[in-house]
Amino acid sequence: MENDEIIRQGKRIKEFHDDLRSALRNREKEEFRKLFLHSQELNLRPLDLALGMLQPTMREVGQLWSSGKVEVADEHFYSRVCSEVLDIIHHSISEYQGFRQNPDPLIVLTPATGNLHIFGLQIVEMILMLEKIPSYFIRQSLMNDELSSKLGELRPEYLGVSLALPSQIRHLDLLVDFLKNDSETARIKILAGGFAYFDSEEIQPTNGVKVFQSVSNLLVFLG
Ligand code: B12
Repeated sequence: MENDEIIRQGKRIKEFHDDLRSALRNREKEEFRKLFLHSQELNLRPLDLALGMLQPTMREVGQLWSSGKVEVADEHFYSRVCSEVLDIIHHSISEYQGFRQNPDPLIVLTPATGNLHIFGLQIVEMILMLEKIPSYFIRQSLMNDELSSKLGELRPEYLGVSLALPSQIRHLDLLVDFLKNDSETARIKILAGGFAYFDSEEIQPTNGVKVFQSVSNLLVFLG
């Protein structure tokens, strides 16, 4: 790219981000959706769009929500739009499609019971896909028996669970016990990650669960 074009592209990206934030803050929901659904026209690499635009937007949504500036219904709307954008990105990298929702996955991804934060796992799914690692993503946490029967069907080597709050670690412990007591799922190795583990060094993972602070560590582990 020529120097001038790089500068123009930088300006376009900044303008886009400013417009997006202003639509979010002013609760112009349809404007927000329209802007974001056209964000592919910025010609950003899929991962840059996901980590550079979607991630900070989600962060802002979370902050507005916890300070009571947006309501639950609004939060759902913004989260849904972010997921839609991620879906569009996913479909745009069509040569990798087969690695997603793979019927014979190496790893199944799921949020821990009660964890509503699924965006991080969507990013994990995308990175695995770009690395051609077959995965299957269960977007909504299931009851332990339902999850166990789905795992019996998919027979993955690993289950990757995402936890956002330290209190969700208790649910993970219960899940681990449940899966260990079922002959169909006892051999599945359980991996965990997410915000719950970020600044909680005192939390010692139990039951042989392997915890990851980043997706790159997961990639190294999966080889
Ligand atoms: C958006 C958001 C929400 C949205 C989630 C919408 C959605 N569809 O995901 C909503 C509004 C629903 C929400 C709700 C709540 N949230 Co919130 N939320 C956030 C926020 C701002 C961004 C989360 C996000 O999407 N991050 C971007 C993604 C890409 O990052 P990530 O999730 O960490 O995932 C990455 C890694 O962790 C890793 N990873 C994740 N999972 C896994 C799994 C494996 C196996 C591996 C290997 C890696 C891995 O890979 C990802 C890509 O890099 C964070 C703040 C933050 N700094 O992240 C707070 C945050 C996570 N939320 C928090 C809290 C407290 C809550 C609420 C309790 C608020 C409330 N008072 O009710 C509720 C709980 C809801 C519930 N039951 O789960 C806290 C958690 C603090 C803690 N750990 O103790 C945070 C950190 C905010 C804060 N600083 O206080 N939240």
